[in-house]
Amino acid sequence: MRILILGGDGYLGWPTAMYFSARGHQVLAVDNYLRRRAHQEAGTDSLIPIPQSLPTRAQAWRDVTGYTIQVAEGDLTDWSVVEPAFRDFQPEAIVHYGEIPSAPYSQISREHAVFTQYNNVVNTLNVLFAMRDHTPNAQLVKLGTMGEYGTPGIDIEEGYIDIEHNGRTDRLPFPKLPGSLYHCSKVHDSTNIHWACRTWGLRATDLNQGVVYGIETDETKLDPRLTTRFDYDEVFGTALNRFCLQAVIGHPVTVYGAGGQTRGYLNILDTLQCVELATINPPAEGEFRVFNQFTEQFSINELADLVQRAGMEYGLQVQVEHVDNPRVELEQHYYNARHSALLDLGLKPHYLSETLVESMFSVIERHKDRVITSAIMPKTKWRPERRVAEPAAT
Ligand code: NAD
Ligand code: USQ
Repeated sequence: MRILILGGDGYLGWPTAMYFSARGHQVLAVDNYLRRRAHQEAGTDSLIPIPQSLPTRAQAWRDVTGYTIQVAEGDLTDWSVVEPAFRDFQPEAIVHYGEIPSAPYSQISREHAVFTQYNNVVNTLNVLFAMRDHTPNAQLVKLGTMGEYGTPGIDIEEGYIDIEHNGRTDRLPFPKLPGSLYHCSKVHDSTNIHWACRTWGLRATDLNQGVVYGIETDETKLDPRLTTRFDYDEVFGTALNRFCLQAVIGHPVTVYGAGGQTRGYLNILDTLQCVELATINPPAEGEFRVFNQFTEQFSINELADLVQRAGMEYGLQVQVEHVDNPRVELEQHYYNARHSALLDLGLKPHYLSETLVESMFSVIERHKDRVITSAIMPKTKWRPERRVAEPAAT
């Protein structure tokens, strides 16, 4: 199959490009290094060093395995980049990771919020128009997020809910309560993709993915040059990845607020499996499928406890600290999200265990000299500090 990987230089995109290439697919990876530039601007970096560009990574892949990954460097908001990728490569599947993935990034300032929504929404609109004009029978596999649903007080369904209202029933998109302006951008994408399926007959799967953890895949382990990025800073690092790094360097584990925040989580190995399962089982013409892509639910306190226990086994003294929550989110809430569609397609989950956490410790330990500790504590706040009122003039 010809598979276009958008955001192919990223944490998930690069391992996905290698995964499909190793299975005999023809892969074109596109990226504009936005993620690398965001780190440069903030003075942060991936814990694990990665080769300097997509062509260098593709060359290393060819040297190690003999397989080819085609690459294109360019901005997906630019139609003159997107159109030729569809017109000339003629993808049968488009795996779309190419967006800003960070909730804190979108909350730094007005400029960051506008840029996040512009970048994410325009990239996806360009993809939809390119599909309509050049590959109308191809399928889109779009990375969305569980955070589109937020934390409602009812069970979360996979994309749609049967509603009875004033004596009539319909199956409608599940209500959305996104918790950041980044998560809002994913909701806007979902609306636009759904519209394009209904109106132009495109085929798409929205993978509402939970928080991903892990460092290694079968392909990244083949050679140090094939590694993927690993971030732990307050803007791009995600919960369990950050906690593992904090444990290794002796930094208290940063539980935000009460720590009852519950989310769906999955191993990076299962991201690859899920994306493959969606791709080899395409939707029908005009169908907009939604799969909830995670394997287990955990509260932040449960993750902190697990890291503490695994640390003890490994010989690390892990302290857990409840820091003021920089976000606006429920810290104790009901959470029960359905996630059976990918299991029905054959997903074999890699569940979280102390052993897995310990294997992450050992990879992190090899690179711990590169940690920028000033990037760990949260600085980005969802709500501006309240100004103290000036005393009234007498
Ligand atoms: P990432 O930042 O490492 O990967 C995204 C890639 O897209 C980056 O390499 C970036 O440079 C590229 N990109 C962004 N805008 C672009 C543009 N305009 N033109 C070209 N390239 C562009 O992030 P990730 O963690 O690999 O996430 C990939 C996708 O999965 C994102 O859409 C994210 O929202 C989603 N997701 C991630 C997680 C997670 O825990 N990592 C969980 C759920 C959903
Ligand atoms: N949290 C902590 N301590 C930390 C970091 C995070 O307690 O040091 C808490 C947050 O407050 C939040 C939860 O952990 O309640 C998850 O935060 P996160 O930073 O791990 O994940 P999030 O911001 O939700 O974003 C990540 C990815 C994003 C993806 C999303 C899936 O960056 O691309 O869309 O996970 S989901 O969470 O299902 O929306």
